[in-house]
Amino acid sequence: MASGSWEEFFAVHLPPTDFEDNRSLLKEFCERHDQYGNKIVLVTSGGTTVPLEHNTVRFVDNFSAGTRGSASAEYFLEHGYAVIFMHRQKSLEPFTRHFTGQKLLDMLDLQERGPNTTITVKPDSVFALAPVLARYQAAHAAGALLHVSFTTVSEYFWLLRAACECLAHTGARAVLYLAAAVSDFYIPKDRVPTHKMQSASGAPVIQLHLVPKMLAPLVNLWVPEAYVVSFKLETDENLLIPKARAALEKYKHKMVVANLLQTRHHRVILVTSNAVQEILLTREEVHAGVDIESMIVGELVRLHAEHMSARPR
Ligand code: PAZ
Repeated sequence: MASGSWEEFFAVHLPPTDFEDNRSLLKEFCERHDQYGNKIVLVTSGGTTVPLEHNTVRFVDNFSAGTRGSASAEYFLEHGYAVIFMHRQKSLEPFTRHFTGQKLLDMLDLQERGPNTTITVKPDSVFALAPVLARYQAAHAAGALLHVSFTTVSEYFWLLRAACECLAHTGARAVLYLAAAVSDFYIPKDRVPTHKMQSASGAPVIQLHLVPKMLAPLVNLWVPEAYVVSFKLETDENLLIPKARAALEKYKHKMVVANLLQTRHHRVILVTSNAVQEILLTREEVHAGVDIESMIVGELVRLHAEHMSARPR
């Protein structure tokens, strides 16, 4: 089934309830950094959901944990970018991603002394916590990191367009780094039941529709001067480069980062209109905890500098 237009999508799907608050935050953030001529990157991260009911008990999900986006956000901050981190609620976030599960509590010591109870960081944990905490505090002191979150695919699109509207003024200094795993399919609003589906009604037949391709208006209308990077995930190696090339050809943006589900944390391929560059971590680098995102972002920052110098403002 053909997808409807992006205009139709926004006409039919209402903005999320916290939309105006997020739009104000985005506007204030972009205006403040624009004033100083800062580079701003929008990093999208994590997977979107497709609710099966308006009062949602069940939904179709997308696998992404937010590893790529949250790590990349940290490296963009290191390179002096202001970062809008647009992420799936409860997925990994910059800095806290290093201490998931029990890790943070395991680093602490409790001395219970009534009103004088203290909590300290265990001496052997200081060296792991201190550098992350220092970078976290520096980013916040500089007002360089803004978090906005989504859950459903519709919330994602509303936030994406709002962020683009704010970034349009940033021109060539803006980077869009679209690492979120966004559903290609959804159920139009008028086909979603209000209440929890009942098994007594028999096995449900659910027809998913194609979501409109937002990359087209994003590149051509919303942020025409920005350096736009999309991501392409496949599970079949044979499709990876042809599909990345086809996306570049179709949308005419700057780069596709192609990766396979099975190897995405140690291998990516950066595809641009005139180059195909593989980034592959060695076994030693993987063991040493090197993030492949440090290399992706490093290369992108270099290409973004070229892009900006070709469009002085
Ligand atoms: O979030 P994560 O680190 O588990 O996965 C990252 C990724 C595979 C979602 C990202 O690199 C990516 O390819 N995003 C686009 C997915 C897509 O083609 O829809």
